[in-house]
Amino acid sequence: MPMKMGWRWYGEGNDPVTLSDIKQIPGVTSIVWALHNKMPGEIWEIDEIQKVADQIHAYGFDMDVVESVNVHDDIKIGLPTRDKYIENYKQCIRNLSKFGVKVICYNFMPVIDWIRTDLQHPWEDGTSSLYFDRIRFAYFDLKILERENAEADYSPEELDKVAELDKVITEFEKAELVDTIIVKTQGFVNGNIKEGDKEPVTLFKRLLALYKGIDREALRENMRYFLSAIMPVCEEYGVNMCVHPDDPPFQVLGLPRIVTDEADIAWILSAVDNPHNGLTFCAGSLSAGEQNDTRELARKFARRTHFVHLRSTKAIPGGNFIESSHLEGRGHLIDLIRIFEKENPGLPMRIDHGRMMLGDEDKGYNPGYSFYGRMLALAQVEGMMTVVDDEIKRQMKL
Ligand code: CS2
Ligand code: MN
Repeated sequence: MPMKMGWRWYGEGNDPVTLSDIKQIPGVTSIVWALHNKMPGEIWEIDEIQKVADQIHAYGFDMDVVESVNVHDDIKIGLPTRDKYIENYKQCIRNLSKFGVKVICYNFMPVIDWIRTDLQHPWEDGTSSLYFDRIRFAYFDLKILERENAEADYSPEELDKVAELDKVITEFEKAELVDTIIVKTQGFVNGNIKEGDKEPVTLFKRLLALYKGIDREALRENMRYFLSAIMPVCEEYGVNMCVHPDDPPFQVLGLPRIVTDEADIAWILSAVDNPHNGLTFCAGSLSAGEQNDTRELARKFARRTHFVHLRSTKAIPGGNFIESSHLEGRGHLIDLIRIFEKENPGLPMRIDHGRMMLGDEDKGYNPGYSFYGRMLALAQVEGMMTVVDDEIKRQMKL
């Protein structure tokens, strides 16, 4: 059974790509959706879900996968108020299950969801991709946030490079770095900081300060508490939770990150050893960590994977990475499809990000969520899925 092809849609008014556009993409049967106006911790009410369900169903799509129901900071920090937010989360699960939702993707990253330093890094052919430059990120950390003791997180060579950059970087570039790291990438994912907010750096520092004293161990325990609390509801309503890996999968800004590699994932799955506690296998996020081999991880965790993001990255010396073509890079997508089809057939997938091409750049898409670029990637991946399906059929005949 081939993977089920989904497309992430941000909802009417939030996404220049319409459902009727998506309807024209061959093979897509599912809309990966969310109520993007909801803040973490709020209940998704039946009538609000119904409204989106009507839109999605009018085009004949299913809405089995939600990405994401975001987790309130009080849960991640472990404040006494967390129980109230966990109750709300349970109610979201119950309400969503009434509409056939089977999979809920979420993440457990404190403060910052995914991080890039350049949203339009050019390729030679005129297209562009999202990019992470370690020195620019260090610059943001050291010179813009001026985070206490940040120097300790970088090598002497890296600190020298930051000092060099400091001599030439323009005010415009600095503002762009803030906009890219704090506003553009976070606003539409988390709602923590939005376009137009004044003083995003101050707001961001306030969010960072909430996590003072929360180390990896504490964050893990808070995750265990959250998952243990919601599992009975997941069992009762047949809903699978699947955590998205940290992107990129390494420690940043002195924040604990606990979904970065094999050991982290193994810990989460065994800390709450329930089939409803699973993984979103984001090949793009995982491959951005040099410690990770996506094929090994897929072999290990296929059975506890509930949702797959097919995307790839290319590592560049010095700790930089670029979101590469889906045919190349450290994602090894065809191997992943082979592994998942064998170990856990029919999983829902989506492309995640694509490059910007053929005018995508002027349309105001959310970063990474281009139309043509994702279409191209989906066609490439669909080709891989067809080959793998054919291989499996041949093997069965032998
Ligand atoms: C997504 C993440 O665009 C992306 O990179 O894969 O933002 C993802 O939606 C969240 O981390 C899941 O909660
Ligand atoms: Mn992803």
